[in-house]
Amino acid sequence: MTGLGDIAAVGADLRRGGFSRHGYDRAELELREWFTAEAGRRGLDVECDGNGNLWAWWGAPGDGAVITGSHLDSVPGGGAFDGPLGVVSALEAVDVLRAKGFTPGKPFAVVVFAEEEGGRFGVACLGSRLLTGAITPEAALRLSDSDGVTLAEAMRAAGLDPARVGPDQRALRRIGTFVELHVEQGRGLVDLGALVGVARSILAHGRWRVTVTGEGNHAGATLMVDRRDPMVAAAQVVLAARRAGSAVEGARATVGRLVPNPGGTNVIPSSVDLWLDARADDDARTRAVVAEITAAAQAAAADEGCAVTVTEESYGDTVVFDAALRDSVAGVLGGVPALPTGAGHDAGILAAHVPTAMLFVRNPTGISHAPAEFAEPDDCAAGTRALADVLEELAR
Ligand code: HGY
Ligand code: MN
Ligand code: MN
Ligand code: MN
Repeated sequence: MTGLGDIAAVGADLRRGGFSRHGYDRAELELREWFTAEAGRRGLDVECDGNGNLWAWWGAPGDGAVITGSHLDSVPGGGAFDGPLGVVSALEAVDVLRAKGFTPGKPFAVVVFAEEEGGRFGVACLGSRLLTGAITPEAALRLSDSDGVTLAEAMRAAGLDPARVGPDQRALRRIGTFVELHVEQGRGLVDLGALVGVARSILAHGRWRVTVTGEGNHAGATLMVDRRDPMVAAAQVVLAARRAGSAVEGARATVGRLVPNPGGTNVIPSSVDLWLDARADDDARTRAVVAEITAAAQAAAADEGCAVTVTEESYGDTVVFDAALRDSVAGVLGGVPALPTGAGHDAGILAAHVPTAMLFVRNPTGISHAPAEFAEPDDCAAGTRALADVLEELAR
């Protein structure tokens, strides 16, 4: 069996805690090699598609396959489970099925999607978005990381050809059903006293870049009345996010990243970039939250003599998972609960094209996207057995 322990040293972030593993960085490339070796050890044939997603085929590749897997990248300073648990349990489910003497009656593969968190290039689910055409290759290849390295450059450095990036009908045809196992990001299962559940829906969500531009100047020599300080307006944007997110039932609004330019203690910044993550039950509510924050940003910028722009960097409407598949998965597992989730997933991107389902494994604190993210080993093992049962049913 292949535990999460095997990869526990890869991308460990000693400064932030947890793990920092981002698309095509050293840690993520090492995890791709680890995955390729683990798949190879099981006799699976690994191929990388044009968008950097890895597919490990159990038997011959073909259309209408049963696909399972997740991602190996993380948010900055993320937990050990978000992503890797779905990959490790997929490999382990292959072991469980093999040990039972099962051979899939349909094409079958384990997938690793590229840059799911958008931790490096800013757009979440980049591999599945590219595959399905939810982002154009032109827009994606222009994305750059905090050092100015573009996706195209990063792919080239990883030995991939950026000219192959884009919608992939062949890969899409091959996905008959996708099942992603994931650590729960919330306390739904704990509160219900259940080990495993299935996903019902994903909130509408997106990311917006807010750029406030003022006047860079000296922190000591500039009188308070003479300032056009974009940080002051940015602070109002953060407060507006809290206000607007709280005012709409079920909504969430977060500023998790703020970058002052140039970023010196004794420097009034000339500009500040901040990123808003907004989510709600539906498109209208999400848009309303963003509109309110945008209006607050404009008012705060005007008060401070600054300019502001708000740019949508990615967006996805509410996902409701295929009800027939969800019910049959829950049925195979003896009737497990169906839960909504506030987190985005590649399964949510694929759901617009093929039937997809998600299994959640209980998370005792509900914490995720943080070093404290956790699932008990026994619960992970129960998740793997559940995944194996579901795959057996789907691929027989
Ligand atoms: O941000 C998210 O919801 C996801 O985990 N990518
Ligand atoms: Mn995540
Ligand atoms: Mn994830
Ligand atoms: Mn000086």
